[in-house]
Amino acid sequence: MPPHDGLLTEEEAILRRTVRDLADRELAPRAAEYDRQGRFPQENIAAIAAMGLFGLTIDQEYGGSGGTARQLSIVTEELSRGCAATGTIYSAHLSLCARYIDSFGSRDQKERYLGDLASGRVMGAFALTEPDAGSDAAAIGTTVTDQGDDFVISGTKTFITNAAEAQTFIVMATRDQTEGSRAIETFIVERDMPGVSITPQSGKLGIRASSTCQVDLDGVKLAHGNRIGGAGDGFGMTMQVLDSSRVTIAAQAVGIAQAALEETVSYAQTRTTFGRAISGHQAVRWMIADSATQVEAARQLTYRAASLQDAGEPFAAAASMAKLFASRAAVECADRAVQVHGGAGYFAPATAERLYRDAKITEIYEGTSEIQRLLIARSLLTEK
Ligand code: COS
Repeated sequence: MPPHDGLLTEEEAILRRTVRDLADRELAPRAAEYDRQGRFPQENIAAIAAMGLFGLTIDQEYGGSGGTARQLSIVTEELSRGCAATGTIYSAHLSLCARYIDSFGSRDQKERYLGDLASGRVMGAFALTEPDAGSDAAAIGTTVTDQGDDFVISGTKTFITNAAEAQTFIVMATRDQTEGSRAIETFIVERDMPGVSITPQSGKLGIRASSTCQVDLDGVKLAHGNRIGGAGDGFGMTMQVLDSSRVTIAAQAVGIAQAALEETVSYAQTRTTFGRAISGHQAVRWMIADSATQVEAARQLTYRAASLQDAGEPFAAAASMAKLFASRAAVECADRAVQVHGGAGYFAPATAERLYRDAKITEIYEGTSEIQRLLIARSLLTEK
């Protein structure tokens, strides 16, 4: 039993074991091939849907399981340990798209969208980033105009996870770009609405089995019932969803770091140099010790942020700390895994090679490490 099980309740430990078994049995064996082909891992998605995990945190009234942030962290970590790209798909679907509707949608929106998202029949995506607005989220230029009966949305979104497969998109737009965050509104856009076009973006470093696309919105007409919240509510809601989703990305990073640690330990005990297993060399032992310590610290920060969230306490700074630390841990643990493998870790389909490429995105998406530092510092300063 891994030592971190001591942090979990019995119910959480059972959940961890169940998802770990799924990842070991189904996700990990297929990860290299899905990565090589850059193909959406349909079999993984079907297996996750069959277990009911796509609805994990969605309200039970709308077809979900009403689970906690801690449970979401556990599931995301275990899925990502088996296949990081599957972890990405899962978290964008549940922790960005479905959570937005679950947290802020009207009863009608929840009834219309959450059942299909919870079952996994429909994939979800979250479209905030634009070619000229990433870290500065208030600078988005996608416009919305109120034309009486309809809202009309035009603009371009980029790097949108799941967009090739998703049916339900959360889209942020501005009524007036000069007004910054106050003018931002959020909408539910469906893939088959006239004016929506999706262009896959290829050449990604890692998480290649997840899709990443440009989404063009050309005069997309939406009924008033497709706006989430009121005029000008969009930015605050989006920031809150990102706060909680950063805990999920921290969990993904812990999963990648854990997988890298396991690869390091296993290879170090089989590879020999100078007449002994390399795990006998002090240099390698230090690497194993550093990775193990980082994994545990990252996991505890992640659980702490999730526990605060579950307790209804302020958790945004804790989420940023968890993401900042865990994403660095993932990058450094994957780097050590490659280093311990030597040349054998530099070529596909070595798991260490894939983890090295997959880890990097956790320092970038849902707020770069620089943005996380800015938010952590802001939480301590009186002048924001
Ligand atoms: N929860 C609730 N409300 C929040 C909030 C939060 N976490 N953060 C900001 N707000 C509110 C503020 O209270 C403020 O409201 P008022 O206008 O009523 O005072 C408003 O939103 C604007 O906040 P702020 O002035 O902090 O906005 P900034 O433009 O300075 O925001 C950051 C800067 C860095 C916080 C924001 O742009 C950000 O998070 N960037 C990263 C975006 C990101 O993660 N992109 C990845 C896309 S998804 S892959």
